[in-house]
Amino acid sequence: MVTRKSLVLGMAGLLAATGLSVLSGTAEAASTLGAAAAEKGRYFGAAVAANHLGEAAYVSTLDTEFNSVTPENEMKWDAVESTRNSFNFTAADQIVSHAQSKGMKIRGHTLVWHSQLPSWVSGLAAADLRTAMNNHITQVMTHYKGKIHSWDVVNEAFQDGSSGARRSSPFQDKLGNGFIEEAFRTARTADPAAKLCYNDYNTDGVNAKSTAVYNLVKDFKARGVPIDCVGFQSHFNSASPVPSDYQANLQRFADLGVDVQITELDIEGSGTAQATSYSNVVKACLAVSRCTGITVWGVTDKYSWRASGTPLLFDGNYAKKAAYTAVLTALGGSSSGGGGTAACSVSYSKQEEWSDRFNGKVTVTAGSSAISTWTTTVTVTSPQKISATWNGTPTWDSSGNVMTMKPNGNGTLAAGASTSFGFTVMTNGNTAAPTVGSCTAS
Ligand code: G2I
Repeated sequence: MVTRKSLVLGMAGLLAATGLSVLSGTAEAASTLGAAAAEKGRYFGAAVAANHLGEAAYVSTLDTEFNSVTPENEMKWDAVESTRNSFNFTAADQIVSHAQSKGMKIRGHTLVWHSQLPSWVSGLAAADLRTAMNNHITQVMTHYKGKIHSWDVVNEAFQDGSSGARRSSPFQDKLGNGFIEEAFRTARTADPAAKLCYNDYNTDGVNAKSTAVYNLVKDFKARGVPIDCVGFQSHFNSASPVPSDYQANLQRFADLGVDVQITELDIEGSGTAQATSYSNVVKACLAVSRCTGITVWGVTDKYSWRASGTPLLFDGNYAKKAAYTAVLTALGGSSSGGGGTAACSVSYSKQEEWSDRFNGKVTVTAGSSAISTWTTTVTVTSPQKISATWNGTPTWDSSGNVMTMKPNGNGTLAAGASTSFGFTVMTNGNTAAPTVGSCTAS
């Protein structure tokens, strides 16, 4: 069944893809971060860790709310090339294929960075280091060619504080200032369609460090060195709050002729104060036409690199925080069901298990309004096969791995009420948990 909402969202996505914006007043308010951002011609992403992709609540929150992902660690040098010229893309590929299966954009993070750098790299002499750097960029970008919308080509190359100087690193110390230019030129050749970004932190307001980056970008634009975007990590807390000149700083970079992206947003705190800061960041991005998207640095507080600071939009139980509502509202969306948007959520649990198969159960719960029907998906990993189902009406995609489940007969659920369906997975040697997609209701 095609609901009015899905038509509206589909249109917003199409218009966003063509760079047009949606006329206000024609659509009901979007009810997720990704959909609301898409209506503003932006993406809304999250940093994702491959080792959480087996957790149903993590995946369903990701799939429901976000339309872009950044691998949090899986594309870093130590993850993909821990031994020289021996590349391992397994974990990063998991994130990329999940994102692609959901139509999400993917940010590549990161190619040249002093941190999470294997010791074999830092031990090389200059000429060899140059070869290794260019080879790393070329191999990684070629593996993902055509799949990444923006790459953080060089990350955190400037010092904190008032010097505006370059940070000491194997690249800086052995190759000199020219390493950044060389990395960007190599990157352009490897995947000409990807946007090439410089990414850093403590560059969110106008200060000595951001001005040093500004001068680098200005010089690159003047000399025709390829650069398309600047990433502002935006890790904030009470010691480093959202600067009052945040928007002005984004705008001065945009005025150089590059896109700007908020790449690693998180704000420690809670309640109204945290919500207000998040809202201010979103408003600043929307006010800068070349601010093309926002990525928060994680899905849930419990897996944040700063978990004790509870800096994200969903708490440890995946409940939406005040900060979530503030972001959705700032994006022009509404979770109040404006226009009668019905909502439901899903959770997965494993049931009986045998040597060759296991049973799974998905519980569908209506949100704060009654719903008249629901649909969700269950994806198993080949060579697994679903051999039986109960309490639902399944349809299948061509691979046979993705089951779309709808109610048997009457799908009505009162506000907050639940129903469940079950299925048997033949493991064929793979005991991975299935992925349950988001729930849609009407
Ligand atoms: O530090 C926050 C971010 C600053 N900007 C660049 C980002 O790439 C960086 O992300 C963080 C990840 O969120 C952490 O998850 O980068 C850290 C490393 O610099 C990541 O932490 C590392 C731990 O240090 C390792 O011990 C651990 O094995 O995560 C690894 C994977 O869980």
